[in-house]
Amino acid sequence: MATAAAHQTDTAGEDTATGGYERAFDAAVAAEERVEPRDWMPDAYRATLVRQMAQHAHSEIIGMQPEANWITRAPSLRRKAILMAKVQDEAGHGLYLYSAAETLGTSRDELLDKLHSGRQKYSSIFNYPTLTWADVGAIGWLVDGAAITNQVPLCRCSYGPYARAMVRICKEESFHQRQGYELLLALSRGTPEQHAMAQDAVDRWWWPSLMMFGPPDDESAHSAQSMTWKIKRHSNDELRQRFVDICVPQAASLGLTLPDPELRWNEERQRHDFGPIDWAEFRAVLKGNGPCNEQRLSQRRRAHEDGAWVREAAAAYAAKRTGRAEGERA
Ligand code: FAQ
Repeated sequence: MATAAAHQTDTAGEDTATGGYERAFDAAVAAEERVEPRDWMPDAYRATLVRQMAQHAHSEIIGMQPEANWITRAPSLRRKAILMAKVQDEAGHGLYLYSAAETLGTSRDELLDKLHSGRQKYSSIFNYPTLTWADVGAIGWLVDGAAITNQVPLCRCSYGPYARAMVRICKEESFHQRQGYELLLALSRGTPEQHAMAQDAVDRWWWPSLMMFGPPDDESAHSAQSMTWKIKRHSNDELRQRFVDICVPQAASLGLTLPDPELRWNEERQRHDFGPIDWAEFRAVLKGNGPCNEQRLSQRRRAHEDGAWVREAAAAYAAKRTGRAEGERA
């Protein structure tokens, strides 16, 4: 960021200079300049980014669980290989995002601790169960589809490390979305039982996918400020509407229906109208009362504890290498 880079954090005289820094920061953001880790930034901007990026990273790693549930039961070697690669990609997305959050002065340990103790959230969508193989397709088509709709604009987020991580993540997410679509298409064109399984999965995942975009605009606590800071580029409702408009023709080509009797094209708005979302269900899931909240968190904590020896070994190896390099220099 050219303008505010000249105003890097400096404790001496900070009080008097903060107003100037803030004006330079606002001007740079308004001019579409990228904010980089060493640039001065308001504390609230930093806190908002850490909150959103941490929640996003947590969603990626918790999001591995619902699909991983089907790796051992994938119906063919090809499907198993694809699914394993997808779940590994999600772990990778978590790592990019934790690394990007670290550039804001927070450690991965601290963020994981907040996830495990319930002080930070992850996406509501991963608290629903994967009951049949078709759920793997519905997650790819709808959940990855919603994630892409939400995340492509984040490639233009004002914070450089987050925006750059999102470019790579979005490329992989679009591949994920295609595999889900292709899986559902195969089932939809299969036997009547397979078609029914695909339809049942879409019926269960549709409404929770719409909730992924967050509360309605008039209840969204952070949207207005995040949009001024150009962290978010569109409101929750705008992105939700975009997603519905994308899905309707795709559902028709899949030969599946979306479970909303009020869904119809509105000629005047040139958009689809859709039925009311059950926000009571959304709030219950956020409070920890979704069908799988407990299971997801306890499995995550267990995985973290089981991996303690790997982290210890890696830290010991790094310390040994540093010691050896220092010895050689001495
Ligand atoms: N679930 O004021 P807003 C994926 C919270 S990744 C849980 O509107 P904001 C890839 C929100 O945090 C999916 N909590 O908040 C994948 C806030 O609570 P707080 C994750 C939610 O931040 C695919 C409160 O409600 N994607 O799917 C949810 O401006 C397949 C008020 O809300 C991202 O994280 C929710 N759905 O907008 C992986 C994308 N919605 O923090 C595996 C980045 C809202 O004050 C398999 N994040 N809340 O306690 C974002 O774009 C935004 O953070 C929003 C929320 C749009 C999610």
